[in-house]
Amino acid sequence: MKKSKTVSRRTQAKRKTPLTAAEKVLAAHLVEGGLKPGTPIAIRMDQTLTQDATGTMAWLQFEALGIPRVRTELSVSYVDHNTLQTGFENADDHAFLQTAAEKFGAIFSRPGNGICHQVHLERFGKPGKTLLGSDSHTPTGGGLGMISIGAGGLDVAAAMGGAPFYLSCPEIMNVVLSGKLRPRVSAKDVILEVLRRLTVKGGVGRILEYSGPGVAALSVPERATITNMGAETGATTSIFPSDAVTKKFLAYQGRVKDFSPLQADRGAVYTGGEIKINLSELEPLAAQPHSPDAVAPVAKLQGISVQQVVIGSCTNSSLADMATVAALLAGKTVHPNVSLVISPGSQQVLAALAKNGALQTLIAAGARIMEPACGACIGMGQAPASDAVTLRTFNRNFKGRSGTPEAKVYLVSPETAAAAALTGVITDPRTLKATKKFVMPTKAEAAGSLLVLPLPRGEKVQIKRGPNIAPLPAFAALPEADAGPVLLKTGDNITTDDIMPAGAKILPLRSNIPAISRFVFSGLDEDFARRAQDLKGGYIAGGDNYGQGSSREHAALAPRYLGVRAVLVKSFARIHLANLINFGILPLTFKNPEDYASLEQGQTLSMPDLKTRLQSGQTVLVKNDATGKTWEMNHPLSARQLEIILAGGFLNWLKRKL
Ligand code: MIC
Ligand code: SF4
Repeated sequence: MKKSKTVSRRTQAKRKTPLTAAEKVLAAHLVEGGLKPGTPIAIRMDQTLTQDATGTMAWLQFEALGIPRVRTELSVSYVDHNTLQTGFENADDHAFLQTAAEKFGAIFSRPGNGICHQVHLERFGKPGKTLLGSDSHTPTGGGLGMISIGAGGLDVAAAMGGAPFYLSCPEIMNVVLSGKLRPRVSAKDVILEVLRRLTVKGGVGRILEYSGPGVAALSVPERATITNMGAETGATTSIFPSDAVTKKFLAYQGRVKDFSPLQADRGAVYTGGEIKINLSELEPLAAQPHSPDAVAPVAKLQGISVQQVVIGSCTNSSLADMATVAALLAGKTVHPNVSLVISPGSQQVLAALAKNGALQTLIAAGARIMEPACGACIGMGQAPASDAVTLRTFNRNFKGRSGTPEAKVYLVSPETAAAAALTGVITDPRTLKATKKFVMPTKAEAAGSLLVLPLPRGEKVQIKRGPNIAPLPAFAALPEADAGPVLLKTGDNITTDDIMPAGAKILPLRSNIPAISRFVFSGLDEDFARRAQDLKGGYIAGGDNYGQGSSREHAALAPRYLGVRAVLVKSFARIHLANLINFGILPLTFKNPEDYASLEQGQTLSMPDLKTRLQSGQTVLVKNDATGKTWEMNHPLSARQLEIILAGGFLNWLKRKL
């Protein structure tokens, strides 16, 4: 009798296991596996977003799946990256994307409507829902209490077709906020503090969940700044609870019906540890060149001469960000040595700025106003002068990403950016006084003129394919044994910008793999593409956190096109690892750092019995023909991922399955 009582109490306790906010959303969408960190799970995706630079591939891949309409609750196709139309290429892509959206049932956000993450937050994000986006800053939606994850285009194409998203179940880290931000200290400083503590790889395998009394004092756009740049820690995503502040934001957007509350249960267990941040103690911070985690107090950098200031990007382009800058600039003039560039996040933000007079103030102060788009953040114009110091409110300052390899990019808050724009040197914004207050609207501007709804039926829509849209390349299955040269050996923290650079020259080639592949690793080694093709492919060796940064699958697809068949590293960043697998590049990790140290570019490696060993659950044997040394390597593949690698990539695997 006593025993059965204990059992039933235990079962009851099990049933009522207190969950964190992230776990609640994951649990409600789980279709495979259990919420055990490190184990493979699959979750249903309610919404998807694609942007143009990754979207042409994603939609070509969706088309290749042969599914007539998207099977999500909502899919939106944005154009925000490739809006600098220096040739026919970008406009061709826009026409392709618009007709594909019409045909397959997605909403199309036209160029000029804004940055995908900002627009999605304003118009479509919903607490408690899941969102998969072909852009690494999709976690912006976490500011609204969503589980929103960045992924390669192929994974997003599969989700649009109704397939679940596969990932390794993350640990949940509790980021406890207390206190209240002081004047001129802002949300950007919160995430810079998180980056200072966690570094660019401290979030790998984790969801950063924000909690504590400090949360209530942060608006949804402020929360979104924090979850957006959480991507730079390598985290799977970041999430805030959904509360009265969320409801107010949705009401402002005219979407209060989309509100639902989301809070962690009392007693929830955070498997990924805890960090505590007292907002009242924070000061203005900056990420120094060339990494988002090279964080220092602005007070210590004061006096460094600045040539350019750029305010915008998906991290800091909300109405409040822009109005704060206008309030600091009102009645003043930009320093004569500084070029101040401002890009509002969306048409809605721009319209509100025009209405309340902040736009006029910015123009009068000497700001150069750009259209709402990614722009300078992805090197689409506004490349700084040689050796220039540029302060940007962005999320990434990898070397060369601005378009000028020697430029020094500091990542800062809008307040710190405005201060430098006025003084011409890095300046602590706490020394500035706002000279004007703008009346903020109580209701968002309607701003729907650049959204196009899909046709109710798509069969008759003809997809427009200009000459920039090349067909998808096909790849062979994994051979029984493999051999080839080490084409390149890199160090730690190699970014996808290093592997597949972007910018005004290369980004327009995203729909044409043969053309874009000529630029693989071009920033690090101009000869790479030619060498890879001459040698008929081979391998890449790298250090820790290989492939950090963007979700661009071109950083896997283009190397594969050049014949790269395996990447041998100390550790991988999450999205890039998934992309390598999707395109059939074997990801291997060193068991022993000495094996990495012993490798040199140009040496030939062989992998005997590769397929048989993988199939029978063994490690991979690698032999260095130059030294005669043989060693074992691990792989991080789940059973499903192993099948994909054996098939030569996801599309091959799926075709076989079907
Ligand atoms: C970026 O910020 O690096 C990008 C450009 O938005 C990328 C996507 C891409 O390369 O198209 C990202 O963050 O995923
Ligand atoms: Fe666009 Fe920059 Fe945001 Fe990437 S990080 S989505 S390029 S604004």
